[in-house]
Amino acid sequence: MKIVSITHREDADGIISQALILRRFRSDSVLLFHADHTNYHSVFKDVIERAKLEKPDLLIITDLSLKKGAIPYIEELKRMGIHIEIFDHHKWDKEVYSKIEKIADKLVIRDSERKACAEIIQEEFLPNDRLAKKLSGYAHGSDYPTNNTPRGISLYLDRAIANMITNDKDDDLKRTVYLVSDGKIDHELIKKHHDERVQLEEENMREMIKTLEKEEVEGKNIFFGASSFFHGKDACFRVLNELLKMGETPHLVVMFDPSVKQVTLVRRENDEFVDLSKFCVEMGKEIGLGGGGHPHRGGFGYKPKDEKIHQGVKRMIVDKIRRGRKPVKR
Ligand SMILES: [Mn+2]
Repeated sequence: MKIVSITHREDADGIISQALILRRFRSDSVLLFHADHTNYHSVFKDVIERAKLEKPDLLIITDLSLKKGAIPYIEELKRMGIHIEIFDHHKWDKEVYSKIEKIADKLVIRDSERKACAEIIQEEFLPNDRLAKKLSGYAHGSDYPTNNTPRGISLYLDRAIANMITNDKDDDLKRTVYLVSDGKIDHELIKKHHDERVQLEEENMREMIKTLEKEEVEGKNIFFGASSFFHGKDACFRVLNELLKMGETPHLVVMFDPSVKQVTLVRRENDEFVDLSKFCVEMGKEIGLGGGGHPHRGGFGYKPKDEKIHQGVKRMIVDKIRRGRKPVKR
């Protein structure tokens, strides 16, 4: 059997999800693709070209909440006679969900269980595999880190993966999927990328903290900042932890990434301040590039016209939170 695997490339969860697919279909041929919202058009185009040549039987998509723009690609792949299965733990846009549901052969979106996608893949494909269970646990640590606690192997993998992505080392990323599928997490290739990343992190961390601006909305402290070095989620968690260390009480951290034109928001999990999955879907609609996520963290893209875009988006966020929190007058 020939299988195409497309997974979210940004962190340990996407990579471990794909490693588990590889582990499950070890004796088959599996083609590996890595996508995120910045490159999914070109990834799907590549997948379609490869599918024309290789005629795969099965396409499995993991950890990737599909955007409206992906629907035509899924339709085309389905017309090629490929069996399509999609597994995710992000919250999906309702419209996109109902369209994809009609095209795909299997669509499993478990967005309310606090499970990493790799944990869903492990349950579905490798229920009795002890290594798979262990690996999916690392993915959980990456997607649901606890504030102020070391994330151990999850963080180690996230760092190595981040270094591969920023340096466009897709071949190393593919090799990493193979290594992880065998549990060879301490392999020197992964370690080398991890160590390179750690060196760069310290100086970029200092730069990022300098960009922070605080705004109080309805008694809640929102911190805005920017970084192109740290991935959105990572940037937010780092800022959150740093602020806590500095004695601040951050309720929400909003980070801009000018290089990929993305805003990521994280709030403290024990604070019901705002449902960010809903908030980001709405912001994505207002701004036009789509958004989504989880109740405690989410993100959306933006189209920059000029440098003022940050201030504009910042105002929109503040206004929206203010409106959302105000009691409705009758
Ligand atoms: Mn994930």
